[in-house]
Amino acid sequence: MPLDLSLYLVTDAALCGDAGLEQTVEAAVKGGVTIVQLRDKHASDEQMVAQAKRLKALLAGTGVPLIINDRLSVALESQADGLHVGQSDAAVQAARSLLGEQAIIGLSINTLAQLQVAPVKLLDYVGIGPVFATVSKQDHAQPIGFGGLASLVKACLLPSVAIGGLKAEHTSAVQRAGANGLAVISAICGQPDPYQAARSFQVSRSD
Ligand code: TZP
Ligand code: MG
Repeated sequence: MPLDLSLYLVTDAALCGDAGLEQTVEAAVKGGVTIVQLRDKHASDEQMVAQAKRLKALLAGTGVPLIINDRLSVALESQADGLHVGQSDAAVQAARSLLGEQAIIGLSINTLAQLQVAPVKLLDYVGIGPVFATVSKQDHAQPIGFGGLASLVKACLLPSVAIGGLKAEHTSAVQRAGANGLAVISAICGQPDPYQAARSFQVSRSD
């Protein structure tokens, strides 16, 4: 199945609160999310593997892939569809050789210098941002705005997804900047109606 980055949900279990992570993901996928990343800075590897397996079961048959943030061992053990790494995370090379050719591997990019040294041949996509400052990631890099996004996308040979402070009203600006999609946490996690929150992006889906 071709990689569809149109609406990329990055999960935050704490932010989902009482609504629950799985319920949020299920509703968001019904609302149009095309790819899901399990991101949890606090869970143990064991807890994350268990969570990944539950999400995998929930996503089965939807065509929506499950990506694991940072933790290669979790991606391997849960047989997730891929791994997303930051600049300081597990090496892309190790991820590719252990996860195999079919795995979806993404890398976070904030600057042109990072893009220029990115191992393009080993990657499926890059996450570019943060576009705006956000409280959803404590240690985020300098925001790049839509101008920065557009120049990085232009210099990029891979499919790209924009991230950082993005809301439904930014969809057309992100598309104009040339990115393939938007990645969001708080625009969906913790929203009163995650289904409607996802729908409000009105991205064109490939199905
Ligand atoms: N990486 C860069 S910004 C960010 C991540 C994981 C958080 C995005 O969250 P939100 O709530 O969509 O701004
Ligand atoms: Mg990371």
